[in-house]
Amino acid sequence: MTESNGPPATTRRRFLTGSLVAGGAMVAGGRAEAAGDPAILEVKPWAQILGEGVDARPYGTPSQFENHVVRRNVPWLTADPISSVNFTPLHELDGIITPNGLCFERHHAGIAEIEPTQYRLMINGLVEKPIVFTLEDLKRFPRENHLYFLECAANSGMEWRGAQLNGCQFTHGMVHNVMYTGVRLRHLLERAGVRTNGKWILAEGADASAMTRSIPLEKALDDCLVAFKMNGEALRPEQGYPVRLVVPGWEGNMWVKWLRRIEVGDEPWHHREETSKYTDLLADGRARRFTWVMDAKSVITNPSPQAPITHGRGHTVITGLAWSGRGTVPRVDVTLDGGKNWRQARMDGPSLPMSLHRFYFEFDWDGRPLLLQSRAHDSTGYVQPTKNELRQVRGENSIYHNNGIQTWYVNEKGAAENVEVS
Ligand SMILES: Nc1nc2c(c(=O)[nH]1)N[C@H]1C(S)=C(S)[C@@H](COP(=O)(O)O)O[C@H]1N2
Ligand SMILES: [Mo]
Repeated sequence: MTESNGPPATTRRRFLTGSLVAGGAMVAGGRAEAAGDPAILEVKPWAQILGEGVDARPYGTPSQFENHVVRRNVPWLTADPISSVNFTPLHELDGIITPNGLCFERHHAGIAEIEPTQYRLMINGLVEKPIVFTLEDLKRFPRENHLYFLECAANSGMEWRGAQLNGCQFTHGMVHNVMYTGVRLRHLLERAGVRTNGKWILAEGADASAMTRSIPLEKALDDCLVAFKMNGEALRPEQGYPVRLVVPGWEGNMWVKWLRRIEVGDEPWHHREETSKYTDLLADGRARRFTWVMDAKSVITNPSPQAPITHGRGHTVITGLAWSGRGTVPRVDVTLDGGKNWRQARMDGPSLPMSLHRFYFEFDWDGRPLLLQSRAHDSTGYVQPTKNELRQVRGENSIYHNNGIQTWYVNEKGAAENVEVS
């Protein structure tokens, strides 16, 4: 930029001096205060008394100042909490791990509280030798650790016909990313001995909903895990304690919690969760079935409706999450103007298949309104579509598998709102 395009030098100097006197100038994210800031100069109460000892918190909890960081539900979606959902506070998190106490929950018949010594997993059906495992038996198979996202197929489902819920917690929070420890389902099936006509498995939960899903044997023998640890500790009751099925990259409904039975069969069972639910009604009245894989998706988590820009114009950091059920997400693009101009975001942290990826985009905000969007490119070359592109192919009747691009409108004050651009 030439000097003539900028403000005259005298004006610029006057502006800088003026802000310093007012005490509000920001230099590269830090405060350049001439006058004293009590928050740095005063000796605070916490420096004048002794704190709690190591016996105060045998199982740690977050700081009292973080108690707004919780799973939340949408009251009108929760007719009855026993068969309902709450949402991960994505806008309060960073990195790619979802803390155990913040993983969204989806239950069809409430949380089963299973006494671990009474836990059993049965494998039956088209096998040489039906077999029953205790929890201890499972832990004698070779263990593996994998970081995987679980996304409910209904994530963003309320957004099919237009922008609705105001916050990425509610539009995108039916996803979590956890390091699982478990054993390959393949080892257990091999122990039982799958007959040659065995082509499918049925996974069944021990809760009162007896959640049941058909899974092709090929997937079951590939990367499915029977998991008993999440982020290093025992599964939480709400995530299926003591054992859940992990079906990497595939819709959350198949990740049966409180797993109690695996039946081997020669065809799918056509249970409720794969017929009346978890199918996608198209414009012509036919329904897509067995749409297992979660397509590439991304969302800007900050700023977003629950996390406005509060620092005013100047240097700001945009961040968000991206994932794909088909592999990694090597690239995410960000636009500030509703899709006219795209810039590549900076990916940070481990890039693991079928796991969340973190991206950042740093820029100088001039205080003008923004139309923020992110767009994921996965390792297969697939590019996340716009919501209109999805509707052109799938019509307006769908709930599940909405991976369309999300737009946040940010006004001059930094407040953000869920909108759509046409
Ligand atoms: N046994 C059982 N497994 C279940 C469910 C259930 O209600 N019962 N809900 C399913 C659905 S629809 C989803 S999206 C995921 C949610 O997993 P989470 O509660 O750990 O987030 O679990 C799946 N497994
Ligand atoms: Mo789900």
